[in-house]
Amino acid sequence: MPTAASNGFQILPGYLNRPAQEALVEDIRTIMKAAPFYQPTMPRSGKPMSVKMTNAGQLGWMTDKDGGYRYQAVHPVTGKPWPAIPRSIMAIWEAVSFYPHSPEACLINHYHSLTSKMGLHVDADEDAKDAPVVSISLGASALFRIGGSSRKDATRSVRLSSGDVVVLGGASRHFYHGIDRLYPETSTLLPSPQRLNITLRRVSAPVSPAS
Ligand code: MD3
Ligand code: FE
Repeated sequence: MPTAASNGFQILPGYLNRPAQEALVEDIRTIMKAAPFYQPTMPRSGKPMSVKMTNAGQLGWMTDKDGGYRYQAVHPVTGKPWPAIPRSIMAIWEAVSFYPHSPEACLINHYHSLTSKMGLHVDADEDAKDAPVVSISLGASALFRIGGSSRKDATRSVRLSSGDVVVLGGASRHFYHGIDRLYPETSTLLPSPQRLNITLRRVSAPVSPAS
């Protein structure tokens, strides 16, 4: 039984069994039809990220050269609202987040090749500072790195595998983290070395006791 560390970082290895993982891949395929993966680019430099992204939910996280990091209600290419977060994904939030409000953003990162990675960063674009982030890994295993609240803090590395769920609550919510590499031939869920990561987030500070 995994227990919550004092910093609120909790990993649930193998939380989703194979049929549940397959069902999530189907849900993502449905999302992709309405909201195709697009190529995010860095603020100002316009340098493309090595992962592609899409979203579900009232708000989607995005980045491009001119607008920078932000949440917005519509897809940057189609201009249409993001599709709703599937019930299956909502149910995972309800089961693991211990947070009394719904997530508004469901960001889907697609690591499509062995060179896909994500540099150390802090997720800081959300107003709901007390809400956890829930992450779901599908497909190839990846080397995840998490440090502390300062970029200089020591980091530790954890291998995330298909079906693992991570809950980032408490202090860990504001820790530096990233993905250093993928491990090919570690899962048959997706064509190797592809990996999908779903993150669920509350963006706006809740006003009422529920929703
Ligand atoms: C620790 N995604 O989308 S998931 C991201 O695997 C992101 O695609 C990575 O970092 C991925 O922002 C890591 C695990 C994760 C997600 C959010 C966090 C770890 C986190 C927020 C705060 C601290
Ligand atoms: Fe992040």
